[in-house]
Amino acid sequence: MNLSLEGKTYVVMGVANKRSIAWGIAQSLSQAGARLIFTYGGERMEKNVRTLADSLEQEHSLVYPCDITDDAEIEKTFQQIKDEVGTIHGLAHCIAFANKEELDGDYLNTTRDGFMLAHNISSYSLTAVAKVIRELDLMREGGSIVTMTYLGGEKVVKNYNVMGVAKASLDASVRYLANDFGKENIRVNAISAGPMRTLSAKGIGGFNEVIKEMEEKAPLRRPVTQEEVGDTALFLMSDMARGITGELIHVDGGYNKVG
Ligand code: KAL
Repeated sequence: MNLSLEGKTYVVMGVANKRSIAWGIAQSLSQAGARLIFTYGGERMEKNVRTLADSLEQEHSLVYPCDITDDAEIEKTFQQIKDEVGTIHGLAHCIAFANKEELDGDYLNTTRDGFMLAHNISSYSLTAVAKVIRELDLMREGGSIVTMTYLGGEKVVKNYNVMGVAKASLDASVRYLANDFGKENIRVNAISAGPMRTLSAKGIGGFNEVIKEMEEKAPLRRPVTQEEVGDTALFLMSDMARGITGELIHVDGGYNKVG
């Protein structure tokens, strides 16, 4: 058993730019010999994703649009992936969204539409994709599904608000999906990363203070890097993690353990 992903194919959803966690994961998987397929959520992202995908050492990069709020589009995208590669061995789901104005102040101010939007994109999308993977029998050699969560789904974190509630739903989905998929030797896990300067975090109030807290309070006394999160995803994708499913692994320098 080792960390090699030679001869295996993975779908990475949610690269927006070079700072994306999804891109950190892609680099770690690629270095381990994996073949990668990318999906992106909006036309604005396409150019970035293509440029990044082309920079990897693989014959030709496979990049597809996939609006994860649209079941028909998910099905179409994954059918194209099946036609192209036949079987995949893993999925990295790095997708989340909430209305900016609801990521500030009281959670109580969340609207019904904002609540549903955050849950639709940030939580249900994992289940929707998992469903299509099962329907198309895309992981017929077994596999590993990894999603990204955050501490705000377990504890109250200032400003995270409706995203925290959506992450709690995502974390629970990981456990139920792990149970559904276990008999097919498909594992489902979440990585809870510490705060990182991604596009998602940009322009959100109080982010600098969150980083400062990490430097002061986390056992490792520093924020975590894209490479550290990427390498944890690589471990979860590899056979080394063959006994782990339904789990939430914190890659946060130990921050969640400190009161
Ligand atoms: C406590 C933290 C501080 C920040 C609070 C909330 C962060 C919420 C994350 C959520 C995914 C951000 C958005 O949806 C932002 C969105 O309204 C506007 N941004 C965009 O549309 C950009 C262009 C696109 C690329 O972003 C998305 N998401 O599509 C949490 C910090 C410390 C940790 C973070 C940032 C966690 C996380 O979930 O990302």
